[in-house]
Amino acid sequence: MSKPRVLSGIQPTNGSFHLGNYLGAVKQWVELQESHDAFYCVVDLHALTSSPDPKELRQNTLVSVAQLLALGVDPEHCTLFIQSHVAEHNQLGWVMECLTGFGEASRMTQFKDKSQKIENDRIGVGVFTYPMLMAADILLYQADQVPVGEDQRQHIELTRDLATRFNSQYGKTFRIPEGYILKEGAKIYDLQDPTSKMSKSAESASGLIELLDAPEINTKKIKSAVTDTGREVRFDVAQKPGISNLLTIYSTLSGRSVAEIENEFDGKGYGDFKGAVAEVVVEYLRPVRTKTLELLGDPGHLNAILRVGADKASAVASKTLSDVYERIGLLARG
Ligand code: ATP
Ligand code: LTN
Repeated sequence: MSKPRVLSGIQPTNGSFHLGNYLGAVKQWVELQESHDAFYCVVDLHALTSSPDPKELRQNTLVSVAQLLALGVDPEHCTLFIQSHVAEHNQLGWVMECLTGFGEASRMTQFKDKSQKIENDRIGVGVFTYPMLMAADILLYQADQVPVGEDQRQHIELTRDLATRFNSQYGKTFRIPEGYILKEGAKIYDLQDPTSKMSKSAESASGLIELLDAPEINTKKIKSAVTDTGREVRFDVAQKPGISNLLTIYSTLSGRSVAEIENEFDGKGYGDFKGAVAEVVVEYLRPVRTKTLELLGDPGHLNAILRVGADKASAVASKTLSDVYERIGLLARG
C-alpha cells in the first residue's frame, strides 16, 4: 500500500526560524518523512504579504532551506521545494478564491488580528486571500495530513470546507486533509509574555528563541524569561504560564516527561531550572547553527536540491490542476 501523504509549508519571513516553528511544525516534518510521502515547501509567495525587502527575501529563502536541512529534513526522504517554483499554487489559489465566501474569509482570526494591527489602506489584499493560497498548497498534493502548529487549525478547517464544497459541486477531485497538530509543543509562548505565542512578528525579540542566534544570546534570554512569584517548578498553565512554557520546551527537546523534570527540580529554585533549560536548548541548537552556516557556504548544492524538489512537486501539482480545470469547465488549450 502506498504511504499516506503529508504537506506543510513555512514562510521565509525572518533570517532564522524560532523555537515555536521548530517544536510546533518542523520537528513533526522530520518525523513524518520516514512514514509518509512528504512534501515540504518554503512558502515565499505567502511571505510577500509582509512586503519583505527583495534581497532579504531571496537570502531568507535560502537560509530557510539550509535550516530545514540542518534540522533533519532529508531530500532523499521527502520532496523539498520553493512554492514560487511551482506555478500551479497561484493557479489553484485563484480557483480557491472564487470558491470562498467573503464572509467566510473575513472570519479568519489570523486575518482579523493582522488587519487590526495595520490601517486599512496599508494592508494588502494578500493578507485576506492568504488562506486560499494555503488551501491550494495543500489540495494540489492531495495531502492526507498537514503538520502545523495550533495557530493554523482554522486555516486547515477552511481548506477542508473548500475541498468538500468543490467535490460536491464538481465531482470528487480532492482528498480531504486533516491537521496533524500535536498537544505537546503545538503552541510555544513568548518568554517575556507567556500568554502570547512565540512569534517572528513580536514587537520585541527578547522573548523569542531564534535557532540561529549565538548560544550566549539564547542563554541570556532563557535566564531572563518571565516567571511567577512562587518557587515551585510545576506544570500549571493558568497559575504558572512562564514555567509551564519552559517545562514544555525542556521536555520536548530532551524527550523526558514533564513529571520527571518536575521531580528533578523538586526543592530547587527557578534559577537552577532556567539554567538547565538554557543548557538543553543551547546544546540542541549548537549543531543546527553550525550545519546551517556550512550549508549556506554552498548555494549551488542547495539549488540542486531545490531543482529536483520542484520537478517532483510539479509532476503532482500539474496533474491535480488539469483535473480541476477540466471539472470547472475551462476550455483546454488545443
Ligand atoms: P509568526 O507568527 O512567528 O510570525 P508564523 O506562524 O507566521 O510565524 P510560519 O513560518 O508561517 O510562521 O509558520 C511555520 C509553522 O510554525 C506553522 O506550522 C505554525 O503553526 C508554526 N508555529 C509558529 N509559531 C508557533 C508557536 N509559537 N508555537 C508552535 N508552533 C508555531
Ligand atoms: N500559513 C502557514 C504557512 C503555510 C502552510 C501552507 C502550512 C502556507 N501554506 C500549507 C501548511 C500547509 C503558517 O504557518 N502561517
